[in-house]
Amino acid sequence: MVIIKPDAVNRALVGEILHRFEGKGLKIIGMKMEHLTPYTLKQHYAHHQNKEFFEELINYMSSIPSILLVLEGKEVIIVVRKMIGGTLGREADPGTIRGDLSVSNQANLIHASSTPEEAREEIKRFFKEEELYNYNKMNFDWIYTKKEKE
Ligand code: FUP
Repeated sequence: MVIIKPDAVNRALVGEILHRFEGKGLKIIGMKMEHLTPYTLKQHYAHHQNKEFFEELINYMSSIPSILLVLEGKEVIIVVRKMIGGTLGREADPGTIRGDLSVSNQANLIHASSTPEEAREEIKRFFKEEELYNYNKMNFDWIYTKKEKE
């Protein structure tokens, strides 16, 4: 589960970020634009509720719409976390989305689930079942071996 956050929308980086995921060979199985509410965001960031940046984080994340994505692929969570880079943009590795395009620890463009359990919980929070699509992606044949696709 990926959120392309309000700063990425505002800075016109949505296409660039999607381009990286598509280029990597990941499959988009859910995608929509949504203006996230403080109510939903407080659940999403519940583990940060006692941090001093919590209120500012909720305000920023609810300021304008975000793009919500569900991506599929082999070891997709590890792959996406590597692609986004560390939380603090100015220390994130060059070549990563945050490392190349952000310098902040809050306006860091993107959120991605970090465990399968977190992904399941977040997909349920942000998507209805009928908003997720099961389809054959033709070029998987050119991205994975037969064994990797099993
Ligand atoms: P990540 O999983 O890399 O998104 O990082 P965290 O779950 O630790 O942080 C979630 C969000 O909290 C960050 F994307 C931005 C925000 N944050 C701040 O606003 N200030 C901080 O000092 C650290 C994180």
